[in-house]
Amino acid sequence: MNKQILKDTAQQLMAGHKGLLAMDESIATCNKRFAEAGIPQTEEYRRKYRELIVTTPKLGECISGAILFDETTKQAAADGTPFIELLVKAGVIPGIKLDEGAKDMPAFPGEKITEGLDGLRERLKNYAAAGLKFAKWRAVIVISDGTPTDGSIYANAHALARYAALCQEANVVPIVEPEVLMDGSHTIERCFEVTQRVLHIVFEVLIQQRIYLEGMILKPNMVVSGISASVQASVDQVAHLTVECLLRCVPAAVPGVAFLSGGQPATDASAHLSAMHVKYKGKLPWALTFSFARAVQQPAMEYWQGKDENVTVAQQLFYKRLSINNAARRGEYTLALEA
Ligand code: 5MM
Repeated sequence: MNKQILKDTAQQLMAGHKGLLAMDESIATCNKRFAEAGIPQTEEYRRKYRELIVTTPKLGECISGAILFDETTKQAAADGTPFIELLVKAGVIPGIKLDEGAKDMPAFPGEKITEGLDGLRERLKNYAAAGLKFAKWRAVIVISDGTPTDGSIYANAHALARYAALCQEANVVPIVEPEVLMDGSHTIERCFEVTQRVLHIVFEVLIQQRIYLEGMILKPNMVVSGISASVQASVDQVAHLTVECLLRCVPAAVPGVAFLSGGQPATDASAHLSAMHVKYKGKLPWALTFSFARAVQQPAMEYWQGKDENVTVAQQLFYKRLSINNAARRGEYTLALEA
């Protein structure tokens, strides 16, 4: 492990007002989103869509890194230029999703455990040789009457820590993503309590497994009301409880926190990030940014519909969401930006 390389990469990823782009939808998830938008679910359409994303003009002004799915790392634009090369030329650091998905956890009904540790050391060597400088692993935590259990939180934390250790051995910065799902009718206070428990355990196990905290990034959920809750928390409440939760759990040695959007409406995700910056300007030990997938891609995918003639406008819609989130990172989000 070269600590300097890890620290430098993590700092580059968190620099300025930029964010990270999550474009690591697995084939199944990408196809599901294509089906909802009426786009054919084939490898060629996934390639065309990823070409639209990585060739968006001024992409490198908005994002410092992009998380890819394995299929995308092997694909190229219509002119033959590999996507990884296009990203690097645009000033974007390429990264890779390493987990193999959240599966039903045996003996823990309703809970998930993320798989993908087998053969990871070898896969990492190959990805590092292909120029991928950082990685991501997502654990899924479900809130319901009887969940999450400590059994599932510890199992997922252990997998996250084992993944992170292997990444750091290969000088690849691990993004650690423990996602507490929004699904359910729970209150924001319950989300706070669960997220706090999860982050405490995740950092306990990361430290136990000797993870170099200065060379990693945390990708958590925001603390929000359940998606079906009758009372939805205000923007101020989300900003306050999210940051208070992070301040209780995330060591100051961690260089950055990059949120997932988790199914929040795109405008809410931007407003929440901005409110955190307004409220806590100059008071946070780590950088705070976005690592959204749906909240930046959805309008572009829906407009594109798989049609070449829609690419330019779809790219403008994508760029607009990215630049709005850049403004949010500066604490400058306003509804006028959505006009
Ligand atoms: C892109 O979605 C990622 C998960 O993909 P699979 O379920 O297909 O493996 C996910 O990890 C994503 O990167 C984060 O959740 C952020 O995405 P959202 O849409 O929550 O911002």
